[in-house]
Amino acid sequence: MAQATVNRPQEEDTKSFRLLSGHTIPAVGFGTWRSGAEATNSVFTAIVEAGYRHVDTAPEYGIEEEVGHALQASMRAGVERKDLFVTSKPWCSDLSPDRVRTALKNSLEMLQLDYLDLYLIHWPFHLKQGASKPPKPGDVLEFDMEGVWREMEKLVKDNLVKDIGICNFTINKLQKLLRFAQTMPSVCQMEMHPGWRNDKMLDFCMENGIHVTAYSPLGSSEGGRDMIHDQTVEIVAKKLNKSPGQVLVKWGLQRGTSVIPKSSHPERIKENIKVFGWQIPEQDFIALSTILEQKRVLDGADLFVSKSCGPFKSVADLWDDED
Ligand code: NDP
Ligand code: 1BO
Repeated sequence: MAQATVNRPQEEDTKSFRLLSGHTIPAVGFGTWRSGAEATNSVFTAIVEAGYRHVDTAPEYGIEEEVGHALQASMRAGVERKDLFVTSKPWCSDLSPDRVRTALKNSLEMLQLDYLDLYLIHWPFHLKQGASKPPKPGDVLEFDMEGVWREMEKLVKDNLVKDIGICNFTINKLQKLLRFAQTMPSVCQMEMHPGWRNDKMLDFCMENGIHVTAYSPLGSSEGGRDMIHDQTVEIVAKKLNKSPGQVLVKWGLQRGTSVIPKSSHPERIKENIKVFGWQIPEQDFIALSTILEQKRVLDGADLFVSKSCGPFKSVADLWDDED
């Protein structure tokens, strides 16, 4: 059961957050999952027309090449590489020490870049190449978290990535990683919106100086939770004369997280980043932070759970019974 604490609202209207490494991450980034054929246009619009500087992608999204075309076009249009922040994530089939560097090199090639700003463990589970959904017996392999992290640390030392981090971890898994990490994870990317606040994980990261990025801030798509039409969100949006999307992004920022909304519509892409120069007042922030129904959209069941053969027999197993 998620706790109903209200994370402190941020007072200042920050456009970026400082990471443990000293680098900064833009407060609002652009998500690219399920961007499909629109990916190149959407990323270009996001960067050049709307002013996003962070692009979040992954080989699992099948569009790194398209994102690469958009990054190149944006640079031709005058945006400098040093002003962009590009994140990618090795997929679970590459989560073994001998595959991490090759996975990164593949992403760099697809993205036409010579370094990434951030490289995140996508999910803390190791899958066999070509694993089925849901996994068949033998598809879920042992995850050598320490071996993989050591390789990620080497990527930082070799200036191939500026920062490394994690996604979809539990407190338990993060505690384990912190016991051996020589380079701290700078960022923890987790599902977070008013329908899944994940307060405990946010608190734990903040206590350890680890910046949190909120993914699926609008409740995601295709079987997600439509937070855009949530009653509380709609009421606050109407009161503030903002769109529900803007309220959801701003709520994440005021919790101290960066936020990475995805859209394939130019007008929404532009709308979702117009979240500066205004605040959600405290009483509305509290209303958004106390929505009773708390449930993950992305629980990982289809990717990693096999009721019959395990090793993860339930969603609770994946999340170490922390929900
Ligand atoms: P979001 O919460 O960003 O929601 C995207 C959905 O909202 C789409 O259907 C989009 O439709 C719609 N939408 C966008 N803006 C508006 C708006 N202003 N009004 C109404 N509807 C809107 O979902 P995602 O799951 O894509 O999460 C964002 C990003 O986070 C991903 O794209 C990915 O980069 C990252 N992510 C990372 C994960 C991880 O495991 N590390 C897991 C999941 C996401 P349309 O496109 O038609 O506008
Ligand atoms: C299966 C990938 C989830 C989005 O990052």
